[in-house]
Amino acid sequence: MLSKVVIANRGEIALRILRACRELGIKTVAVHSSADRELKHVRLADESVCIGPPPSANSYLNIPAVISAAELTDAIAIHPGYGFLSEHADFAEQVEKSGFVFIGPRSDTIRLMGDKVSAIKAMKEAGVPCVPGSDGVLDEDIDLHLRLAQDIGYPVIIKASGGGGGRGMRVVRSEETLASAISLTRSEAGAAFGNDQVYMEKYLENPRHIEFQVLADSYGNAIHLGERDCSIQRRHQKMIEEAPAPGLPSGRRDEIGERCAEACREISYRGAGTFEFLYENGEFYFIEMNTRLQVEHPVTELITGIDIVREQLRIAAGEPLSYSQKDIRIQGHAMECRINAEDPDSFLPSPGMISRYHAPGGPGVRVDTHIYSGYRVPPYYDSMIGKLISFSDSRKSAMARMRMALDEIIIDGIKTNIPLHKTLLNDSIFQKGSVNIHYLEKKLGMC
Ligand code: MV4
Repeated sequence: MLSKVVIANRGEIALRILRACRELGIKTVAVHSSADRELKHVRLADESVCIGPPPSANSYLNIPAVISAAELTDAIAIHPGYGFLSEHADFAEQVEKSGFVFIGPRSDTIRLMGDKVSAIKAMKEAGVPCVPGSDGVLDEDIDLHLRLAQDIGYPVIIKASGGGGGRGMRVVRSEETLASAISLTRSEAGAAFGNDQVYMEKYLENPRHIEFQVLADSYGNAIHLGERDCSIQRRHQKMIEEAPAPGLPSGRRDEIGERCAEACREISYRGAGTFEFLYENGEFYFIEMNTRLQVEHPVTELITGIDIVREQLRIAAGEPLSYSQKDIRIQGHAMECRINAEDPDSFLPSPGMISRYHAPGGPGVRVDTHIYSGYRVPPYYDSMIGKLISFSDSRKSAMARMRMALDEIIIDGIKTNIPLHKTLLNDSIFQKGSVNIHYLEKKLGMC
């Protein structure tokens, strides 16, 4: 096993990674900004290194500082968590060139998936179903684009190849607006990502967001752990995730999951990964692949019984996967509510001191959080302060447990989105499992 790991992240995920390391007997190094000395995982880590001032650009995103901390502490590997440097191909490359193990895929895999056009090309070739669209990047020939959009059928969507996660895209509903949409998306993408390549897809009006979790080792073994439905989101920020996806026939899961696992084998994928799909009228359409551990990984852990972070560490240590596909059984239902330090009405961040915190509990309740009574939520970072996760034998029961946990939890001193979660858990459309990616924003627009 790896003897010592640098945790290059903060908050709940840093604590989650620390716990997985502890269980495996791996020593931990917390790297943190000067605003984060009081983080729970910093206190618990075997060693800690302050890598810079509060702004992420000068600390959690400072590549030489993170690598220096690994050198200083004689660490073997670096776990990037999610966000920050987790999908930064140059960081992964520098980590490995400096003689450390990057806990994630090879840097060229991260680069391949970071470029959406090359990701789609690779996945299409590997047999993953994709959205009908341009075969690669759009050139400068508007007549060709008009014909292509005509063939695909309006509406279409223009996306930046360097974008992803909702950045750099534009819906086009008629041929009159196509040319300007392409040139606008192109120039915005050039400015934002330093890459002005764009592509075209059929725009799906009311899809669900369903993603498949995969694990792959360095020996050509790859498995899928089923899917998560992440349709409840606002401005591309997920709010509730669940697994399995309500109403998805298990035959479809096996079929799409196996396509994802096979794609991993084709590209020699390594580590944990997520295939993002849009799901509409019973069909799956691949849009992007995430090459990191995701916020919502716990719902998959609960329905499969697999510790995804432990598997990441094992894979990085050069061990084979602990499971083959026939060992994987999807059992029960899990749901996750992301708890944010924000005003539930305005969605403005609400940093400050948590004067009182009481955790919920009971059967099928998991809380992934770094907060404690007296913890001060700093204003510099993402507002997510924890995740409430429920599990039971049925979706109905998992929702009942989530409702109880939301009623039980006490977080005083700051505003949180817990009231909004309570409203959603009582929403009859959500209860029926028939929401799409636009549901939450439409509901918020009404009330
Ligand atoms: C789409 C789409 C409809 N049709 N692509 C937004 C985030 C990025 N990952 C891809 N996104 C979308 N791509 C086609 N061809 C609608 C979205 C989209 C979306 C996707 C997933 C979750 C939330 C979303 C919210 C708005 C739009």
